[in-house]
Amino acid sequence: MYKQRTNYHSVVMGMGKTGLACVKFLINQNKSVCVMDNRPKPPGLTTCQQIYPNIATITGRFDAEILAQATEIIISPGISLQEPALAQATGVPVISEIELFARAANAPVVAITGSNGKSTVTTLLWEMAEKAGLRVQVGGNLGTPALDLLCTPAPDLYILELSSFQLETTYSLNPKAAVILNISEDHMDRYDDLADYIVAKKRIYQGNGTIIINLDDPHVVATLPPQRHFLSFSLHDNQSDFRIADYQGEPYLVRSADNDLFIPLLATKEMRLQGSIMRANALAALALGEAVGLPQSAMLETLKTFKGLAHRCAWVANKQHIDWYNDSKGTNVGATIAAIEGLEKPGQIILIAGGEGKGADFSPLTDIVAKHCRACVLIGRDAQLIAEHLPVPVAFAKTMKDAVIEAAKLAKNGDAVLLSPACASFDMFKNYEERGEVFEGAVKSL
Ligand code: UMA
Ligand code: ADP
Repeated sequence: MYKQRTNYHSVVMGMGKTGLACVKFLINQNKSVCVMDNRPKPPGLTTCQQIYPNIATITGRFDAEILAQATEIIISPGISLQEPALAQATGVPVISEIELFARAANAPVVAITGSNGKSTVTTLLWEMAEKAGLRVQVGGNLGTPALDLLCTPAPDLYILELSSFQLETTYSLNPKAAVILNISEDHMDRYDDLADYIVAKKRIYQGNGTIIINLDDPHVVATLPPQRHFLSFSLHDNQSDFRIADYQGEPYLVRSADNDLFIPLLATKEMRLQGSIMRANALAALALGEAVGLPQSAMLETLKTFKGLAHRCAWVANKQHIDWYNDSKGTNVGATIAAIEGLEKPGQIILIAGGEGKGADFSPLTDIVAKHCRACVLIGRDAQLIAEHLPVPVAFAKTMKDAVIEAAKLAKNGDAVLLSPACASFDMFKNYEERGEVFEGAVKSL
């Protein structure tokens, strides 16, 4: 009887963007490749079969026998290392797409992780580097798989946004500069607890590059390995390298110097994006930029024009004296807390939240909602779970449109309505972008 081949050099798990990038890279390296996905119709299947009609593909399941016989397994970030099909593959190295990238990278790398702010800081640093005239390649969790960034001639710099999922199975990365922007609970459906999640995040410090430390976040401070070169940033701590200080009677972004002196860099009022979140992100980007030698002038010019990204605390409209904000990318409790505080409107916020809670503990919302929110409107699968922690009037809505109508009824003159779900969107929407777009559409048609 014909028996299907089961021994491949590289077995790629997952046929999304990552899987596809891995297949292309490995085939170019003349490796024998099998790609598998436990979804019956994974997103990358058609493209994969069009480009490589003869490639071994398995869908609807992971094949434990093939995995056990592989020389190496490349696992997509969406798949847990606890996947049962991996149990028999003991002894087979399981690596990430980022590991393949790290082994092949031909230019310095900046690596950015954190529970929140990754995409914003990655994009900000990208604009700074381009303003400085560098040839940069930017991607990772931001959207373009790292392997798709590899190019010859080598760029001046790679900038990677990395998730904890990608870091879990990355071993050879040696970033010239690396940062964990902040740490708060996220993806608790994939990790045992916060400590387990931090172990994954800390893997970004591999190698001997400069580490950027956020002195305002005790979880981050605790991750700093001994005897490593680091630069620090903080909104409050006078000892940090990049911070905020009063200069000529107004707040400035500054660079600390010897003897408690500092160099004023930019008045915060000159930044196009205001608020404490953006100041923290600007300080982080300035520190990263210094670590890789970006000229300060280009970085400061960029801060004057940087518009930020859609769906991150973006102002949508003012309707009958009520401001509406779209923070659909607020997909965990930490991001929602930052967004609520950032609006600086104690008692005058109507929060629209809810969705797929990813196993999160919503209790940290209690105090912040008590202080800042007039009422909340909840949507999605975990609405009831969140409601238990909200000490203000709560309304429930079945659709985003109804949530917007409900919020409009609850809001008073001068209030702000904030969509910041603290949850993933997949129970109701394709992704956070669609959720934000539906929200903005509903607001505009009010
Ligand atoms: N999945 C399966 N079976 C599989 C493979 C995946 O069920 O065999 C599911 C996973 O549960 C996941 C989804 O399918 O929900 C997609 O997973 P994937 O690993 O195939 O995703 P890719 O298309 O390769 O995209 C990944 C990142 N996705 C995830 O980490 C879930 C993208 O980050 C990233 O932009 C892309 O690689 C390029 O690097 C997205 C993301 O949501 C934006 N990231 C999380 C976040 O930011 O919170 C970590
Ligand atoms: P990520 O890529 O880590 O998800 P984004 O830049 O896309 O981060 O922003 C996601 C959410 O986090 C948004 O709701 C945004 O308002 C919030 N956010 C951005 N920067 C920070 C920060 N430094 N601290 C806390 N929250 C932040």
